[in-house]
Amino acid sequence: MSDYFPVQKIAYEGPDSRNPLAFKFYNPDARIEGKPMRDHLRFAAAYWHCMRNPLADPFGAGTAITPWDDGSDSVENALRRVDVFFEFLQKISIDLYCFHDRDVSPERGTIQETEQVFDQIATRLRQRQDETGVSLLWGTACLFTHPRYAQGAATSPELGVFVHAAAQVRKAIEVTHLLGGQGYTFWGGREGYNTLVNTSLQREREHLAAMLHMAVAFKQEIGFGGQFYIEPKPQEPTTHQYDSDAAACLNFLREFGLLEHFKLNLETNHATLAGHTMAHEMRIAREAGALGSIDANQGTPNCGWDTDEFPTDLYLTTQVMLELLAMGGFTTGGLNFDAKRRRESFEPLDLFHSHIAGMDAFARGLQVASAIRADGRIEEFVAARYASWDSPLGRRIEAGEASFAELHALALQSPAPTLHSGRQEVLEGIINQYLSR
Ligand code: XUL
Ligand code: CO
Repeated sequence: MSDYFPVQKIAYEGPDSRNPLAFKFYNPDARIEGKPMRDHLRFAAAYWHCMRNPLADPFGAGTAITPWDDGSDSVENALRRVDVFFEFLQKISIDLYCFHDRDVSPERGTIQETEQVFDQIATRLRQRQDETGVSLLWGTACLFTHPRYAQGAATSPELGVFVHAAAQVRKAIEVTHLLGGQGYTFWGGREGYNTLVNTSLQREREHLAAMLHMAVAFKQEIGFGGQFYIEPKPQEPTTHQYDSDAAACLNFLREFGLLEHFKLNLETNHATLAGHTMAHEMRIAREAGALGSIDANQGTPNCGWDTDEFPTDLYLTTQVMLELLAMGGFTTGGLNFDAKRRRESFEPLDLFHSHIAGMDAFARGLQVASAIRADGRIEEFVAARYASWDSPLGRRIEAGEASFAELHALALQSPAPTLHSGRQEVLEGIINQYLSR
């Protein structure tokens, strides 16, 4: 194991600690609703942000200090990064991770060479997993960085690009399977369009579905038991992505007969870009039985970019945890920090500070959400608000057994309905009561 980070394993010191390298709220073994925090939260680290993000922005070069990385595309450098990443995971107490194929392993001149190098890196990943007990939350293929994917991968107008992408996805699923991955994510990085003027929209959507059907068939062929996810995002880099939000993804999966094979991996900043709250996206997915995993981050509301900030907003993490607890928790999914340190936070130590801030925010969100549930007032209010529907008539309408004729006759002889206050402010006050404790 490497020794690049001059820190001990991060420990829980409690809410009064002033140590920047300690958890204030995340106490992995503390039990909430009968389950240790670590099992509720299932934190994962993103290889791309931890190991491959130079912290550049459109106006300036990368600032990240990475003494372990010689900047080359060599296998040695890639293997060293694996070791450093596992050192980080061990010290930050995160035992799940996610990667894109090209984060961990460089592309070579031919597919054969690229796959052969990938196998070498995968062997090292497997060794480190076995030594540390860390496991792979999900893998994915990077189908958006290389210039060949400039016009999409599965939705490229060029058949040859689709074929290349299929080969790349096939290998990425195979490696994810070999590493015992608990899932595999499809994020349609450039699966969308920049202008409809040059785009055959339905043909592109059909091609995307064809790619996903082949992936399902391959999964079954090799016996990969992990969960497939689609990760919605409305735009950036394209003007419009086909997997634009949770509802659009569910419609796409239904339209093409894929719903039973996929769940959603929801990302906070993608929800924001779609004009939704994360809680909205989670609720839509949860009610459809399709909430799988979470890419945890937050955006800056007054900036239209996917800024991938570390999630530190307690109101947000509380809402996320309320939805998760209501679902009964993750099965295959987890909270993957698809988040990057600010460009100003360029020291290796900032990797720790940023993850600690995110982990503490979610641990606190979990405590608050659990307390709100135990209080019960919000749940009781919502149940009471819909109580009129629990009547025989309400039940019959819900079951599709009523008719306009019947309701017309009933309306004629009924008094005007009485409305009750929605009490939004009271309910928000209850959340604040627990947030401030
Ligand atoms: C990009 C994004 C990706 C996916 C994986 O916005 O979120 O990193 O999570 O491809
Ligand atoms: Co993401």
